[in-house]
Amino acid sequence: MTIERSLVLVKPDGFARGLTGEVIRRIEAKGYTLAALGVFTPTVEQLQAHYAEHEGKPFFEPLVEFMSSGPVAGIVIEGDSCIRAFRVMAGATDPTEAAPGSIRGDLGREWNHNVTKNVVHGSDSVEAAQREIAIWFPDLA
Ligand code: D4T
Repeated sequence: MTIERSLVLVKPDGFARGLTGEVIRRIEAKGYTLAALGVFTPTVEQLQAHYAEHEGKPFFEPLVEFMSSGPVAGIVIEGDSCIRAFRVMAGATDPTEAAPGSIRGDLGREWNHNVTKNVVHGSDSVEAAQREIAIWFPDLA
């Protein structure tokens, strides 16, 4: 068993559409626990740090702009292999391609060449989770 923590964000599109509860419902129904929960209006600096790996890519600036366009919910989830499991629960980056049953497949729709509004973010590795939790929940790191 590998007990992990992962940083989940309900992005501004999901938060504005009132989907935070549905995302949390799925996380808890799957058997993961919540280690931290908060509502943030992220700063550009916070988002540049969060998405540092994408700096220089064509979608970087529209992505930071979208992510700072409204409140987001930040959730630290905990449980056995929760990093990979939440990525599977979220589904493919492009909501059009995301499998039915996944969060993006069931609830997401918007994909364009500018920026993808795909409802949720989930850390993609142990290292990323540690780095991201320190950005959003410094008291937990
Ligand atoms: P996140 O990191 O938000 O969980 O999404 P993914 O892990 O599924 O996707 P990613 O890191 O490749 O992309 C981060 C973020 O950028 C948006 N994006 C991505 C975009 O607007 N246009 C693009 O072409 C790509 C690849 C969507 C998610």
